[in-house]
Amino acid sequence: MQTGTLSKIQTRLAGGEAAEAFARDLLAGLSSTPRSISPKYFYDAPGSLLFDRICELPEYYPTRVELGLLSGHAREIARQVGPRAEIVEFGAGSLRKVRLLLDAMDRPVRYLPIDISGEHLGAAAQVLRRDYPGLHVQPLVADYTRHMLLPALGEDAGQRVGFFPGSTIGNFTPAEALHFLQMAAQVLRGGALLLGADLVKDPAVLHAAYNDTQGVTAAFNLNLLVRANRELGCNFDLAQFAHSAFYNAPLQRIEMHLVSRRRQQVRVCGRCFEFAEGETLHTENSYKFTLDGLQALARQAGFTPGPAWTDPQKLFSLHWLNAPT
Ligand code: AVI
Repeated sequence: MQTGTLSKIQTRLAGGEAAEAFARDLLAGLSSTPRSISPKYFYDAPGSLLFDRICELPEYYPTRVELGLLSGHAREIARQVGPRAEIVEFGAGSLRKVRLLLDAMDRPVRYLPIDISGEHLGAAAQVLRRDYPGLHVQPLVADYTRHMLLPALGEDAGQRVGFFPGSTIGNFTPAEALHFLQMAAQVLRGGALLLGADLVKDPAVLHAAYNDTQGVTAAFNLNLLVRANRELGCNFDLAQFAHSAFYNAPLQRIEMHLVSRRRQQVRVCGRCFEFAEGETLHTENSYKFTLDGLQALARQAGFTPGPAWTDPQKLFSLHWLNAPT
């Protein structure tokens, strides 16, 4: 199909560049072998709510354990951060996490959350401004995986500290993770990065975390098709796709797929795609790290690793990474 036709369809159905990019990526992903799509498309409003529910699930340990690490080591972390520091958060993530950091810090001066969604950012900024009157909250609408232009560090400020919790780094390909860390090392020059990374562990624990008994992760995965139907006018039959998540041990990653339950055809932006029974659309990788592996990756990007904190069961890790000067 001509790009012009495609763009007209998108404008009519959902409007805006975002829908156009989704259509383009979905068409490309369905045309490739094996079929795949970026996990970034999980996070429309209903998808973000489903992710919030995942974080509360008994089987999904990362959020709980990372919050425990942040509060349990708050003093040590605050010592690393130092006085009058500025926090740059990549993604307007969970306010709960940055609050733990801000609460422990000595007179934080500025908080710069960077996110592609202005709506999400605005709401988060409002709440923080109310609760931290001395803090300058300056949200930036940008895609932090592509470019980052930050305002200069204030003259009276301490160091600039990046914050990238949640093991979101695990959703990047290894090349993207390195690229992100290289960019972060540049924008955080003279400062540091506090990074959350999920750890390699018993595959049964990982399997349970991505195959919860309430089916919330399945709904989160299938929401991608709901979104495609709503925004792009596709006709995915939700009953004919199944959630699949498994640990790929050689590649140290959980893979999420949507599996076609039978042979079927789907219409996407005026094109017809055939799925064989059992054929999958690969929707997400969630890489797991060893402490040494993560530190080696950080070194490759120019950071000098400092302390790393883990829980007694070694489920999750928090890393202090010093940026180059
Ligand atoms: C956001 N990200 C780190 C989550 C993860 O664990 O990879 C997304 C997720 N996918 C399924 N459950 C949670």
